[in-house]
This record gives sequence, C-alpha cells and structure tokens, in this order.
Amino acid sequence: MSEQLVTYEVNGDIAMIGLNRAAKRNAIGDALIEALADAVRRAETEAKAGVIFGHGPHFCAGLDLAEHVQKTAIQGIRGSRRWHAVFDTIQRGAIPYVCALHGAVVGGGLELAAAAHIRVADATAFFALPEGQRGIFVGGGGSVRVARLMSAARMTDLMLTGRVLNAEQGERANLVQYLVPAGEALATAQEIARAAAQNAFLSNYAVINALPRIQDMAQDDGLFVESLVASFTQTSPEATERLQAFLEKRATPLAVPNLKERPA
Ligand code: 1HE
Repeated sequence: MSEQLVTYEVNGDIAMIGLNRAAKRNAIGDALIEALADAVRRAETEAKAGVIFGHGPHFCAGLDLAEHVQKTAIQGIRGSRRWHAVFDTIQRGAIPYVCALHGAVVGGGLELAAAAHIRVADATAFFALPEGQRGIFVGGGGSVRVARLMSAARMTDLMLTGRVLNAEQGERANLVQYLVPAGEALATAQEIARAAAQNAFLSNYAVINALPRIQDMAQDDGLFVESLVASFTQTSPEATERLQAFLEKRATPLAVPNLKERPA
C-alpha cells in the first residue's frame, strides 16, 4: 500500500483499516482512496468483519481540497465515481464494517462513515458538511447515504448553514448508533465487529446486502424478496447447525436485560 496511507492488519477475524494521514487530518486524495480500496479488497477474503478508524486527532477531514482544487470537471466526475465504487464495496460487500469515529467526521469523512454498517462515536466527535462553504457539493455518496441516515431535511440544514453537530447531536440525528466516552470508540467498534463476526456469513451477507435494497423497494416487492432471502439463508449447513445447537441447548442464551428481576 503506497506510503501506508491506510494501515491494514487482521486481528483475529477482524480487519483493522486505519486512515493514516494524520498530518493532513486524514484528508482523502486519489492515492488514499486507492489504498482504502486495496484494504477493503483484502478484508473481503481475509476477515469476517472490519473496523475503519482514523489515526491521529481526527477521523477524517474529508476530500483533499489541495488536490481537488487542481482538478478539471471531468477529473472531478471520475474522482466522485471512484469514491462511489470504493464506498459501495464497503456498504454492499461481503463483510460488515464498523466505523470508529473521533474528532472531525467532516464532508467526505462523514460520507465514508455512512458507508459502514455501524458507527460508534466518542465524545470528541463532530459532524459537518462544509461543502457549501467550500463552493462544492457532496461527491462521495452523501446525498444518498447521509441523507438516508439523518433525513434530507437535516442534511439540507447542515449544508446550507455550515452547522457543526457535536457527538450527542450526531447521535440524536441518527448519524451514529453508539456514543461512548472519549478515547473508547476504537475498542467499542472492535467489540461490536467481533460480535458481528460470530454470525453466520450468509446472515451477515443478507443484512448488509438485502436490507438496504429492500428499503428501496415497494412494500410488496420488499416482502417478496425478504421471503426469498430468508429461505436461501435457512438452507445453508451453517443455519442447520445453528438451529440444531439452539434446540439442543448448546447455543449461547440471549443476554436478556434484568433477567434476575423477572418473575419465574
Ligand atoms: C487539509 C484538509 C482537507 C485539513 N484537505 N488539507 N473538508 C473541510 O472543509 C474540512 C477542512 N479541515 C478543517 O476544517 C480542519 O482541518 C479540521 C477541523 C478538520 C481539523 O482542524 P485542526 O486545527 O486539527 O487541523 P488544521 O491545522 O486545520 O489542519 C492540519 C493540516 O491538514 C493543514 O495543513 P498544513 O500543511 O497547513 O499543516 C490543513 O491544511 C490540512 N487539512 N483538512 C486538505 N480537507 C467527495 S466530495 C467530499 C467533499 C468534502 O469532503 S468537502 C469538506 C472538506
């Protein structure tokens, strides 16, 4: 991977993918997006889940503006389409991704985070889409993924006003599923990825590939596709073994909250 713009290691079943350009706040240029693509391609076959995080004081300051200012319109379109392709391999690939967020999660950084399946923010995280202030528009899939996460109305507000959301506001706006104390995002993300990696591969594949597509379908089509996917996953040998394990009381019980306080 050129200049280690992205670090990659497999820890147990988990691919740890780190944006590694801290001096430039992990701003994403052409070389970094290719390094990210390489890491994601390896993770597909070498791991059961992935964690994406940022080295240094921020997750990611978005698009590399120094590189972008040099680009022609056609180079800009090619760049945007390349981001789309790479982020799509994260969102609709073979394994689930958890994003660990701290500091700036800005512009293209938020677009990258939105391509992951679960987002964990620590208390230092902040979210913004300053494209309007920079005279540009989102180009890394934000108008689709970020708008679907937080609503087009909230995204419009962020883009028109330059408003910056703190970590709690980000959670309230549905940008993240977990909010943890400062410095704990990476460890929590790893824990979540390890839990997801325990699931049957086909179940995870259905969650990350079927669920978002079903969201985009009409109700009747969605219900039909759900039945097909359900029957497809059910017939795998892994599903048979897992169902059998439950019936034979070999499966780990659900962690039911307040179990001791429930009447027998
Ligand atoms: C950069 C970038 C960048 C920092 N491209 N070089 N993104 C933005 O508009 C956000 C721009 N960045 C910032 O507002 C701030 O850097 C942060 C709030 C994220 C962090 O502040 P701070 O004080 O920790 O760092 P800094 O001193 O501002 O930046 C350190 C260096 O990183 C500095 O370079 P240096 O050579 O002067 O040391 C900065 O110039 C550099 N740097 N951010 C290039 N983004 C696919 S479409 C997506 C469209 C977008 O993402 S638009 C949003 C772009």
